[in-house]
Amino acid sequence: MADEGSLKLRRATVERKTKETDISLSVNIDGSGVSEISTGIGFLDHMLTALSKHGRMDLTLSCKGDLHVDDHHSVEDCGIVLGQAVKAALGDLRGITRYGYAYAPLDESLSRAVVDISGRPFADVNLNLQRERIGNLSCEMLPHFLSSFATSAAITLHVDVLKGENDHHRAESAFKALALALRTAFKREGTDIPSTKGVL
Ligand SMILES: [Mn+2]
Repeated sequence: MADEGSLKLRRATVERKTKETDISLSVNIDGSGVSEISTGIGFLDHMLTALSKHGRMDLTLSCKGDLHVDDHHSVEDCGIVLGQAVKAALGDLRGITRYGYAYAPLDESLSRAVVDISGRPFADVNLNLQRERIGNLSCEMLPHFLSSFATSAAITLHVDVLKGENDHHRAESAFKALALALRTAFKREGTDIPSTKGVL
């Protein structure tokens, strides 16, 4: 077993500027869940704060995006940059647990997230949201965020809201399940690459 305390903290910072968004993001996968998040979209901040807190990942994120157009570019690009930073922080994946799954309820809502830190970008996301928007976030952008994150992090991700009556609850339970699944999958258990191929 590797001694977690002697290992290098898995951290990365990504800056990304386009004509649509200007994003600065730092992540520490071996953090304690401290975050400072400002995307200009309140409900996205709320979801990312939950991801950080329950995933025990420190996350600093600032996004200045073209919200005068709509929320699309800001949400998508935050997902892309989070994925890039997580991938960079994870490095060569030596010692990683690799697989993780979790259920998380929020009152009547129940979600399941299953992840494989595989190097294989894939996302299947079913949130079953009913409303057009939550606050100033378009509900259609939540699955887009998660698939953008999975693609740029090069992970396999399945997220399903299994039950629920309230869209805020549905979405929040999904992000909490994802946080718990990632926390398990990111945990370092040894020093080898967990693949029969010897590479991820
Ligand atoms: Mn898009």
